Amino acid sequence: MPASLCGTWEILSNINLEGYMIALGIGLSTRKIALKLKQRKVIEQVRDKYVIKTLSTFRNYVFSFRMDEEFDEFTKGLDERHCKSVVTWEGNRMVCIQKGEKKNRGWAHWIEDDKLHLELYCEGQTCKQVFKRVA
Ligand code: VLZ
Repeated sequence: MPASLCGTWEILSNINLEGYMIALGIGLSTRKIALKLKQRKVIEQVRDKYVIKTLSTFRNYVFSFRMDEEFDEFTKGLDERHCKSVVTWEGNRMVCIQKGEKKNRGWAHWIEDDKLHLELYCEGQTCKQVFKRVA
């Protein structure tokens, strides 16, 4: 299995979150707040179950899944959509495809130089985030 993504991570850089949020149809007032947030990512694994938490002072987004098993995702507090999602390993990348109303939607997490990387994409927009480990 690839280097463990598990732990607590704090955001260092955030490129094109605005474009990604616009692609998701997130409104201006939420976007303005979201752009200023210090996001934290907490990734946990118990046996075959993963939990990914995106935490901030404004809102939290938490969901859990098993690898290779499609699940119903509701993006509560984000764009509030229902997706059929599946997470798989592609080499050292944890890759999620989110099938639903928005085309070409998903994300990928991987470790590079001891940092947690995340690409979030939706309908031609890509947001790139890098996190440093804090625990
Ligand atoms: O990360 O989806 O770790 O699904 C919007 C921020 C985009 C709005 C962040 C502020 C989406 C609310 C992060 C903060 C909760 C995301 C995935 C991969 C987990």
